[in-house]
Amino acid sequence: MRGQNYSLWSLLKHGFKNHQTWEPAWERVALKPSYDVVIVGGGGHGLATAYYLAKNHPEVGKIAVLEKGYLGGGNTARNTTIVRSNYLWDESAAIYEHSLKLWEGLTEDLNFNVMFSQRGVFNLGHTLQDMRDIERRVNANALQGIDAHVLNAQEVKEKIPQLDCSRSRRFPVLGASWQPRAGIAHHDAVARGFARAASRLGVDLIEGCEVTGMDIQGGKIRGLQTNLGAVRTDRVGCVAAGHSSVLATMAGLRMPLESHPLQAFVSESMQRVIDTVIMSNAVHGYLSQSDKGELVIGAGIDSYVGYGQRGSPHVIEHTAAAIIELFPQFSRVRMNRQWGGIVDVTPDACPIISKTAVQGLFFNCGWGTGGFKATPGSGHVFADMLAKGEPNQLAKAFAVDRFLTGHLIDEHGAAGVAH
Ligand code: FAD
Ligand code: PYC
Repeated sequence: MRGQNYSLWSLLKHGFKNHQTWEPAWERVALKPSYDVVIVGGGGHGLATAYYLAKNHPEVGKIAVLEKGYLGGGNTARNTTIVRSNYLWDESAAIYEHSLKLWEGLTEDLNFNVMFSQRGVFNLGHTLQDMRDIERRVNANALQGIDAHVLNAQEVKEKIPQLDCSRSRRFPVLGASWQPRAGIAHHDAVARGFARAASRLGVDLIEGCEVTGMDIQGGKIRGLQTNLGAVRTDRVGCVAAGHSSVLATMAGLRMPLESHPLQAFVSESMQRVIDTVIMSNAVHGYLSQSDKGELVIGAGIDSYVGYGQRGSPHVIEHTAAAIIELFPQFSRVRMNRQWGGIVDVTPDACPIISKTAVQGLFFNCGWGTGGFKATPGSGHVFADMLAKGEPNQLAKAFAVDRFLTGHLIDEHGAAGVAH
C-alpha cells in the first residue's frame, strides 16, 4: 500500500509495542446532535455511500453513518463475495457492470487492498433449457458490452479439470456461461477500506448506534431516534439490508420485501484445487476456494422468513449433496464452519433504490442474495441520489413504484441462487 511502511522491522517494532503506535483505521467519534445527511447501516453499501458522498458531493455537508453493531458485521461479513455482472436485463446489467468497473479500480481508489481477484465465474448448464437460458443471457451480455461466453462441456472440462463432466451423472454438465472478469474480493477489506476512506474525508462513523424511530413532520424527515440519543437531520439514506422493512415500518411505509436466512459454510483448508468460481442453479450449489485454501460453499435461501442469523440443517445437507454431485472427490473433505445472514428479497429479485413518500427519506435495499458485488456501484449511485434528491440514469429503473406500475425487472434466472 502506498504511503505505509510494511517492512519486517516496522511490523516487529509495532507488534512488540502492542499496536499502541498504530494509527486507527478510522476515527472513533461521539454522535453529534445534528447532521446534514445520515446513513443508516454501516455495511459495505452504507460505507460506500458515505465515501462517494463525501468524495463526489462535498457540498452536502456533515455526514454520519449509524451502525447498530460493528462496521461491516452484517451480511457484508457473512457473504461468499462473488462479484460478477452477467445479468439478463439492460437495467440490472448496467448497474452491476458499473459496479464491476468500480471494483476494477477500487484498491487503488481507496489505497487499501480489497483483494479483488478476477478469477472468472462459471454458471453451469445441465439441461437443454439451462443451455438455452445461458445462450440468451450471454447474447444479452454481448449486446450490453459485458464479457460473457458460452462454453460446451469439453471446454468447461478443460478449464475446470476437477469437475465431473461425465454424461452418466444425474445432472450431466452440458456447458456453461463464463465471465472471465468476474471473481471474488475480501469482504472485511472492502468494509474497512471504505470505512477508512470515508473517515479520512470527515464522515462520522458511529458503531453501536441503533436507529429506533424516525421523526417525521408534515411529510418530511426531521430526525432519528437512536439508543445513543436523538439526531436532527433532513436527509436520511437507509441501507440496512435484512432490516430494511423494520426501518420502513418506523416511517409508516411498507416495502415489498421479505427477510430470509441465507447460509454458507467453509471446509478445512487444503491445497489449491479450484482457481475460479463455479455456480449451478440446477444441482443448486456454488463454490470457490479462499486464499486460505477453504472451499467456500453456499446455495439458496431458507424458505421461511425471519431475523435469526442462522438457517436449517436440511439446506446444508442439500447444498453439500449438490457440491458432491459436481465434485465427488470433495465427499471426504471436512466442513469447518457454517453461518447465516439475513437477506432482503424483492418479488423481482432486483434492488430498490428509491425516494419515498416521506420527503428526505431514501431507501437502498432489496439486493437479496446478490448485493456484495454491487457494493461500490450501489454506494456510488445512492450517494448521487442523496446529494441531488433524484435518481441518476443507472438508479432510475429501481424506484419502488415499479411494483405499482408493473415495470418489473425479473432477474430470478441470473440471481445465481434460488429465492
Ligand atoms: P449489511 O452488510 O447487512 O449492512 C446493513 C447494516 O445495517 C448491518 O450492519 C446492520 O447491523 C445495520 N442495521 C440494521 N438495522 C439497523 C438500525 N436500526 N440502526 C442502525 N444500523 C442498522 N452477494 C453477492 O453479490 N455475492 C455473493 O457471493 C453473496 N453471497 C452471500 C452469501 C450469504 C450467506 C449471504 C447472507 C449473503 C450473500 N450475498 C452475496 C448478499 C450480500 O451479502 C448482501 O446483499 C450485501 O452484503 C448487502 O450489503 P449491505 O451493506 O446492504 O448489508
Ligand atoms: O449473486 O452471485 C451471486 C451470489 C452467489 C452466491 C450468493 N449470491
